[in-house]
Amino acid sequence: MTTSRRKFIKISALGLGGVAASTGAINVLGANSYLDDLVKPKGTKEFKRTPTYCEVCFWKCAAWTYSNEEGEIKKIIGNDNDPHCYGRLCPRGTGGVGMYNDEDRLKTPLIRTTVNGEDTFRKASWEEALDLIASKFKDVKENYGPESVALIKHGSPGAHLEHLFKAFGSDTIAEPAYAQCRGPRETGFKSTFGSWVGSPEPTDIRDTKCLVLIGSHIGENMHNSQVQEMSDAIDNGATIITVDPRLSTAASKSEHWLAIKPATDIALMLSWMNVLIEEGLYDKEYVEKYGLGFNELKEHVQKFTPEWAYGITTIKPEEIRKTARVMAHAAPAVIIHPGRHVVWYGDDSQRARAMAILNGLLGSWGRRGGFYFKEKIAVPKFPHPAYPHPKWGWEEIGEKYPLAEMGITTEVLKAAIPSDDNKYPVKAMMIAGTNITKSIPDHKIIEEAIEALDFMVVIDTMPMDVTGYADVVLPECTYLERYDGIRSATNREPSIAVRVPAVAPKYDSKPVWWIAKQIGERLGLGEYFNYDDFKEVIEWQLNKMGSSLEEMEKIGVKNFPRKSGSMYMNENETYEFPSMSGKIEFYSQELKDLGFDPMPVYTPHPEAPQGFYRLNYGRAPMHTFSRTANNPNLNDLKDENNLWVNPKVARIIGLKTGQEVWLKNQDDVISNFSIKVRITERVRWDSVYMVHGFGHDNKKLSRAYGKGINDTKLISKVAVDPIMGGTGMRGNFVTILTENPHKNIEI
Ligand SMILES: Nc1nc2c(c(=O)[nH]1)N[C@H]1C(S)=C(S)[C@@H](COP(=O)(O)OP(=O)(O)OC[C@H]3O[C@@H](n4cnc5c(=O)[nH]c(N)nc54)[C@H](O)[C@@H]3O)O[C@H]1N2
Ligand SMILES: Nc1nc2c(c(=O)[nH]1)N[C@H]1C(S)=C(S)[C@@H](COP(=O)(O)OP(=O)(O)OC[C@H]3O[C@@H](n4cnc5c(=O)[nH]c(N)nc54)[C@H](O)[C@@H]3O)O[C@H]1N2
Ligand code: SF4
Ligand SMILES: [Mo]
Repeated sequence: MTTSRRKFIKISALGLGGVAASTGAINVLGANSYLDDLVKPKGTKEFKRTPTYCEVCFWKCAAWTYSNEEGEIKKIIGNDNDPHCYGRLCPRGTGGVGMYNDEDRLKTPLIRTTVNGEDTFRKASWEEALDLIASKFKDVKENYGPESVALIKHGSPGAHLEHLFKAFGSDTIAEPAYAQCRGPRETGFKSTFGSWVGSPEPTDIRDTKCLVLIGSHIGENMHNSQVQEMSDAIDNGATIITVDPRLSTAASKSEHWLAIKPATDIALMLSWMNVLIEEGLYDKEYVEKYGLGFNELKEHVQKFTPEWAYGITTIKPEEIRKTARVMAHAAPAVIIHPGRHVVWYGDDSQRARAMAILNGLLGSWGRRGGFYFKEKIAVPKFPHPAYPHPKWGWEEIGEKYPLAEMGITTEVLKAAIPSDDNKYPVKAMMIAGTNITKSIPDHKIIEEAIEALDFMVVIDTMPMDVTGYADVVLPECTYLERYDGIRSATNREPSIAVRVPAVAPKYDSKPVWWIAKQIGERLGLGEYFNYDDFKEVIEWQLNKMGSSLEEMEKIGVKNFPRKSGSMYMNENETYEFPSMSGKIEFYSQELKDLGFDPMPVYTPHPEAPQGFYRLNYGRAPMHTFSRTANNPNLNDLKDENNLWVNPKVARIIGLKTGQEVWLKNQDDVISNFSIKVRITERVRWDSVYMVHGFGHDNKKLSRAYGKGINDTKLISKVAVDPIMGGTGMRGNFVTILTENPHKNIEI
């Protein structure tokens, strides 16, 4: 094996013939001009208005892009008729222009090569890069089967590539939005109500009387319509209860902030159930009509009194009783929010189930101000031949986890690490729209997997860390420069939105629909890509739906009437839940039969060793993961993360606000860079907190390189959810180093 081949290429550190060095020049618009435009909107008549939906996060808000003939994008504003944004974009969506303008963007295809014994990239033509990819995929297919080529994807490029892979005969596909994000929540809710929560969550926040946020930090987590609805709900007198060890933005707007000891949420929820049942506050009629296993639950939670939970959670018994009563008083217009990034401690499906059970006891599912029945409109499938049947795929790779319903990224990566008992060898990998080295924990698995691969291709818009490991890098154009699939999402009413290029692709970048088609043709799969331009696919689909591209270019979003009936339960009818029993399963026979707890139980999780603090992380309103750190507009708003430290801890260590420190975790993993301390009461003394997505290691990211700390690197210990394979990431501990541990060492 050629070990040096996989050496991470620090793109900018090496002479790069074709790839122009960053000029450092401010783009044509100037870093802040998008803000100026917002402050004093100028006449927009001379600009072209093109519909799109945002790609800065997965909320996919529909928007209008204003551009001129010189290819300058002046601003992006929300579409008034869009249920995801109600006409207003979040700071990231507004700053999406920066993705287009970023002069550090990937500009041409790159191929790994060796110069004087050093790995580097050379500029390549699309022809050469695509031919190479196709020939490598064919090699793997001949030697191992198409299943051995894996796809790890995220965001809009995913659908086009999934089509390519399925046509090729591979279903070895995974994305971090499952095992690193909301997978356990979907399992927990499905095993209770029979269906996933899905995205966007059908939480009826605008009409709620009580919103309970358990870790979910709406306001920093900028899920657009939820933030707006929460703000309206507060104005309308709704009570917010936030359970968070940190005073989050949401907690600061809450009537009740329960500063829970981390990792003890299940204990709190069991005691809430205890109060609701013991005090007879649950929705008896609803539970009688729809519940299954209530008696078992009642018996199960009898011993979980608030006094019992106090010893575990540090939340006072009277606070627990009071908040349970507030919820019951608001019911059924109450939401125990299911959260979204829920891979915390490994018992996450069970924690999600506890949330689902509470919603069941309070009768909020299918009720106004609780969870509405969502609806979506199907987009007709553009015709293509049937896909071949792979011999194995993500399901077999993840077979250890009986309730996994999507590919588990870490398991797919492990399948690339050779071992005698590996029945599912992954030999080549395509990675698109995901910066796996920052989004998937347990760096050792990633390094070993990448090391062992025969071939790796990365498709991205930016020279992110992950590109440094590739054999071939392909530059995708940004969402503002391309067509993509029609957005059809579940909401109160169905709607669709389109993405139309506002300007031509900059540099030598291309849309992924084109890349997929090109690779497909080279693999002899041309009949699966029966169009010259993806525009034809959209036009065909829109026509089938009674619309047209011409109409959608004018309106951007089309709303359709509901067909499935009321958004809420009809109290005169008996609703059948999509669960196996047709009921809300307080007791899960399915989990029991699989050898898991049929009802959630509290298990203690490891605590910080002496001198260590729990590593807590979350979102900042102006950034999305690692993808926006280099965005000129958003970097302007926040260019590094800080370490939140409780004053008590600061006193013990002798820290000052603004001081630079380094972190070392329980496995002796040391942060590459330093982080500035922010002393604040808003974080508990047992944890430290930082925003995820900083500490980039690629110098080619001229603004983001070396700024702040990469939390993912310090997450070397993962607590895997035995039910569905989610990678619990909140059980890592760090100690604070005040001296530079890298002195004289180049990283
Ligand atoms: N430590 C830690 N890890 C986490 C999380 C955390 O909070 N902390 N959060 C987890 C969660 S909830 C999630 S959902 C995942 C998210 O994981 P990822 O989706 O991997 O998140 P990003 O780091 O933003 O990586 C997105 C990549 O796509 C690229 N990209 C952006 N737009 C385009 C495009 O249009 N086309 C192409 N081809 N590429 C594009 C970006 O440049 C970037 O490299 O991370 C998970 N991992
Ligand atoms: N601005 C912005 N918004 C985003 C994103 C983004 O990158 N940027 N990403 C989007 C995505 S894909 C996702 S999945 C969501 C994630 O958004 P959420 O689901 O809201 O995120 P989490 O990371 O689960 O929650 C973080 C909060 O949990 C708290 N917490 C930590 N440990 C515990 C604990 O043991 N118990 C309790 N009760 N709380 C705890 C933290 O203090 C923090 O306030 O955000 C979405 N929205
Ligand atoms: S919430 Fe913000 S970043 Fe996400 S899609 Fe909407 S505007 Fe874009
Ligand atoms: Mo996520």
